Amino acid sequence: MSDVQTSIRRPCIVKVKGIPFPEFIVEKLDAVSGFCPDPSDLLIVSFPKSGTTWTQEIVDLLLHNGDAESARRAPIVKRQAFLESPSFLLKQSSLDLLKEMTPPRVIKTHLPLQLCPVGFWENKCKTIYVARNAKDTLVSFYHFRGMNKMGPEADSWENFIHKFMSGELVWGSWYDHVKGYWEVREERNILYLFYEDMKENPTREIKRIMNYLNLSLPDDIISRIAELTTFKNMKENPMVNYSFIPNHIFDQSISTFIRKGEVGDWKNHFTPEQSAKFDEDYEKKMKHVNIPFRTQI
Ligand code: PPS
Repeated sequence: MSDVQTSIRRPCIVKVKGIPFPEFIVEKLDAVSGFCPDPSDLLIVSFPKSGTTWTQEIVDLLLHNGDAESARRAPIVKRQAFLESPSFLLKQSSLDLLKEMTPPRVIKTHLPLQLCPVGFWENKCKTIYVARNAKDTLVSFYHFRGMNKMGPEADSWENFIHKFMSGELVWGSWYDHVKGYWEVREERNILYLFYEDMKENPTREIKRIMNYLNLSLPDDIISRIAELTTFKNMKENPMVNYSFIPNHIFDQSISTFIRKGEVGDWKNHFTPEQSAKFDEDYEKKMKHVNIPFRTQI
């Protein structure tokens, strides 16, 4: 085990158009930018730690009539291609996986708008964007950073807040990410979801996704999907809880991938001073947009 552990090297961080990425993602970005989706493909986009996996599982179940066995056919990374996926998640490139899949395919990305392949817009692909309030996203990312041995070295909490605010974390600025997709959501027919809405009323949000996908499923199936995708059930489901990634890469003894799943966990992390400083900076960065984020429900 120790041999395996020592063979893992933390990646260098390289900027692409000003956005920091691990080097193993940068290597893929050229090929990814030229990816041409089928018009029937569905894109799921988010800033990391915003509820992507939850949304992915809901979508997969909607597309399979709420059938739990179908959704358990493979780990989520095999069912839905992560566009800029590192090779430790998939044993093949995402573009090769996509070639093996028959459209309509579901594709996940964390790329900010300016790096998302234009083919998705040219082909008018349906796109679901899932956003989560900044403070809870930051907290979730902080814990993920601690357990992800293939990411940059863990930071102190104070440094991590600073890096989040200045857009120095991998995949860049949360503020630019959420604003970028928000501003084009109408012209590009993007369904813009909020994690907090999903927590507040999962059934309502599952129905919104169903309608957006032009599906029509009876209420009992929607209820079943809501039940299958509760925090508790997803935490125990090996096809979505990332236990399929070895512990020397995602060390879930430090923090589980499906960790706490709450709105307002930031209150357990930010001091009053940190919170006030964060809010002041937030007001400046977000003042020209009115995205209805909620930090508690
Ligand atoms: S990733 O790595 O960017 O794809 O992570 P992502 O899936 O976007 O976000 C992980 C956080 O989503 C929480 N999660 C859920 N919350 C509520 N209900 C369900 N079913 C659910 N599934 C995943 C997960 O616990 C992470 O948030 P935190 O706050 O860390 O718990």
